[in-house]
Amino acid sequence: MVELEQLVLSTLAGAGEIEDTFTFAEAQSVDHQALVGVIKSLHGDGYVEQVALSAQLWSLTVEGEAFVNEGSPEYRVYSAVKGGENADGMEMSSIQEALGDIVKIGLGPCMKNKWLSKKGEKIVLVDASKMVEDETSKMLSAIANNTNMPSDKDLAALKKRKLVNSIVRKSLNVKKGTNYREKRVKKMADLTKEMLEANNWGDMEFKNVNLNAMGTQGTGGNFHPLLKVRAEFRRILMEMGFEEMPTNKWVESSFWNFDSLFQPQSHPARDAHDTFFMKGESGTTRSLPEDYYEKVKTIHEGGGFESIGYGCNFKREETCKNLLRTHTTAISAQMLYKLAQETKVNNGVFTPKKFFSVDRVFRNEAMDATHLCEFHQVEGLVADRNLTLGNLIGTIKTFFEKIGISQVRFKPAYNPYTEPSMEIFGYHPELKKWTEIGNSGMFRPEMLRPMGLPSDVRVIAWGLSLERPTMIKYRIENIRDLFGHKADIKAQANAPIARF
Ligand code: FB9
Repeated sequence: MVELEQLVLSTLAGAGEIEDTFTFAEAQSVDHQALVGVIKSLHGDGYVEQVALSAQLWSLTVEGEAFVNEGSPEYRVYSAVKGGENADGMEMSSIQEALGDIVKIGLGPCMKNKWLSKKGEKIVLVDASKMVEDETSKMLSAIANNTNMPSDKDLAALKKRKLVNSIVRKSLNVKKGTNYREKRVKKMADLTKEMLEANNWGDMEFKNVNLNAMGTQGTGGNFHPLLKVRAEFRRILMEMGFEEMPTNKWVESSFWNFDSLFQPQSHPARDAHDTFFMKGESGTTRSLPEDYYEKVKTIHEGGGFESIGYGCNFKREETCKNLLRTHTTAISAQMLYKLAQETKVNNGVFTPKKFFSVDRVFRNEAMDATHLCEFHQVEGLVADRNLTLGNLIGTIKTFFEKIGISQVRFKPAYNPYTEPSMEIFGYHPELKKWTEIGNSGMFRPEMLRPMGLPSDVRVIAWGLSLERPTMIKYRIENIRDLFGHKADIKAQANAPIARF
């Protein structure tokens, strides 16, 4: 490329211009496209001025070449008749026998040129004394040799007979530019440390900096659909006056995950088949509030607050087992215990609270297209004096209304830590079907009273998952396309921010 660059600059130094880069490239045996590329680069730095040239060139088709080599069909038919034995013309069959299909192509132009005519069954010369030339073949030869080009009218006729093709050849006329020099000085892109140290930047040229150029469009990232739905649920719950619980602790003790909720130590859900237990101790276990522990132990073993308890042998080693929390209700329990403590500190003055959480929970259960061993639980609770099931139903209806489910039904259910409990069903307006959308209940006195909450304080709570509404919202069939190492987030990148 540098050689080509120098060839151009030297040529301009001598001849002063390159009239036509196409002919110049042919004369110098260089590639015309490469030459044009070098000239555009030189033009960019003002070394040359360039004017675009375009020339219409003609070339023969295969048939056109045959006309040159064998004569045009019309001239060959004319010659056959002129050379025939009988002065009074030639039978068509004889011409056909001599020239074959050529006759079909050539006889018409012979008639049109008034070289031949029909006389009865014969083809005869119109004027035996006339000297007829093969003008078509001559024109084609002139085009092939690029000499004595035919008129535009003749060229159009030859093109119509598909004997020639025309091409437009683009090239450049090149002259010296305002910044012309016989040697190209490469413009530097950046002023470097090395140039400053060598102090040789003074005699260098630098590329112009385009201060108006826009920066490259950052690709940025994409919000995960679960995060978009979590943000929407957060907005809705905070709009309803709920405050978020601190759930950034996935390892819990069985005490907070089960015992404080009055879930019996013999409950099947506490088996390793349903729960991920951890080896070794964790901070939670070491910091159990002993006085509260004793109250929990008592309510399990002998009951209290009008409950008969479980009559079990409550084991500390069981309560100290650590696990991956199976529900965020473990945190709800801690928040309610803290609320009870604050009430005591405030001389029995109770402050009603509305809490929510959205975070991961883990269950050692069979996986399928819509269930993994972990999911994000959404939980809301309201703690206030004399709350009723009606308050719970109304709160649930308000929440689901805001996420587009206005038809809600409730079905009695069982949870170890709530009584009454209800499964929640909703009618999805687009899917046009009823589907389970969550669970709910009123925390049992056996859970609330050992914490020390006032006897008239009730806590209503409900829960759902984040994955199910997200999969429905984004029309995702398999949970692995949403969550986990196989999820292709780009596939949902342009999906709208979740607005229910
Ligand atoms: O989320 C669930 N379904 C759902 C929720 C919202 C939704 O929104 C529509 C698009 C607009 C659609 C569907 N479910 C609960 C029901 C089912 O998906 C169920 O198969 C899966 N459940 C999870 C647990 O599965 C082992 C969803 C999860 C769930 C269930 C119960 C609770 C939390 C999550 C709870 C609770 C609770 C109860 C009482 C007190 C405190 C918390």
